[in-house]
Amino acid sequence: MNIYKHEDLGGKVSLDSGVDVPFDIKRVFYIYGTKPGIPRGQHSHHKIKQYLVAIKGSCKVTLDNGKEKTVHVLDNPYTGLFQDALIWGEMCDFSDDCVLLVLASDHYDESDYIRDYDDFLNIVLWNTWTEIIWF
Ligand code: T46
Repeated sequence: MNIYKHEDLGGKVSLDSGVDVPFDIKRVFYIYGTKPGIPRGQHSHHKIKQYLVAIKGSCKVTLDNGKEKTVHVLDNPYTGLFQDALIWGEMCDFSDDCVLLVLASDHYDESDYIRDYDDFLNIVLWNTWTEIIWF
């Protein structure tokens, strides 16, 4: 499941680490003031999981597992989108006022990033083959 609908507690939403968000939160960052037509993300992570909420405005997020892509519009503060490790993510179509909150399962570590799409596909393919061999 990627999309989580949280209860709006009369103008506020509460997210508990490991309960409402499916991992322990170690880092929080947010994206705002994005430039029109310039996408963000365009990478995957080896291990880090992320949880995205458009707490203001809206944006579009494409998640790609190497086999299929799903497109999600985030346009309210009570919907969260889970991006697992080894899922390629791209964020685009930010409204001028968009603030995209990102909760992450670990501290910032550039070595956890897969920024080349072909490398990403090779890793996914390799993992699929090793799973087939082991099971
Ligand atoms: C993602 C999208 C939604 C840090 O120093 N600490 C951090 O926690 C982050 C996220 C970035 N940085 C530095 C690393 C780069 O020098 O900020 C610079 C821009 O990072 P990046 O090119 O990864 O920015 P985005 O907006 O394309 O992607 C970020 C996250 O990296 C990514 O995981 O999903 O936001």
